[in-house]
Amino acid sequence: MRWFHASGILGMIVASLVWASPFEWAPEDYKPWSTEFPYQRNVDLTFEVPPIWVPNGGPGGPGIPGAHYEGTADPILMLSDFVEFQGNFTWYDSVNGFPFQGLIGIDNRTGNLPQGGSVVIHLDNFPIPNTEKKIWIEWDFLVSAENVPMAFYVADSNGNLPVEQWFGPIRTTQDGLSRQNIWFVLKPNPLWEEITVLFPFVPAGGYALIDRFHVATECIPEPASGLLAVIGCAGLAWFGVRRKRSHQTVN
Ligand SMILES: [Ca+2]
Repeated sequence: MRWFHASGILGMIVASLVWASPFEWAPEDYKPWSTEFPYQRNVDLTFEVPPIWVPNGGPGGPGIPGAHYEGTADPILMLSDFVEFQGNFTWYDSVNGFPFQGLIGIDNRTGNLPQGGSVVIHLDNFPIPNTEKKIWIEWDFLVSAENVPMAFYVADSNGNLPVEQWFGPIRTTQDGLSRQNIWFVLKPNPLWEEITVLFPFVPAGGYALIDRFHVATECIPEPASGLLAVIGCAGLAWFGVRRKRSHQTVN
């Protein structure tokens, strides 16, 4: 909680952090992990609204639209997060035949041709290079057949691939969703990372949909809080420029 001291000017954002949602499988129970819940970055995407930021598109708070931000560093770093869709990826309020609200992906059940696409989730970091970044993901998804291919990529600002990664078993929730946990380690800590989920081939009549995407990250060793205050202000200064760039890529 001490990171909140670095974000006094953003105090109003803290109100959005009251939505507490632990992971079903907490990272510290499964893989090497140092920080405690709610962790440094903790972004829970349930997709009640389209996660794509619309320039001048109405009220909307900072960060990814509809995201539940819970991490101690999120009040500062959320400002330059964004989500992009590529190819046939889109947002659905709901889809026929399923009880779930808010999904992203590809519903090709009425299509005549295969479709494909991806979602990119961009998260920013404090620019502290001599550290290690760990990423923990818990995602709920639905695919029409086991042979619909899926791929996960993590790219970072240094152009490095993860030095370690782990894909947990896919299990089925009470609601009938597929759930999986995934862990990545990036070294050194990048300025940002982008998590891409690719559905390259959704056949006509099929679907591949994500109901929820919950991601936490930590930067180890933890930066000192005084340093964070300085970096946080610098980060706000970049915000305008980075937002502009992200809009261009969305458009
Ligand atoms: Ca949802």
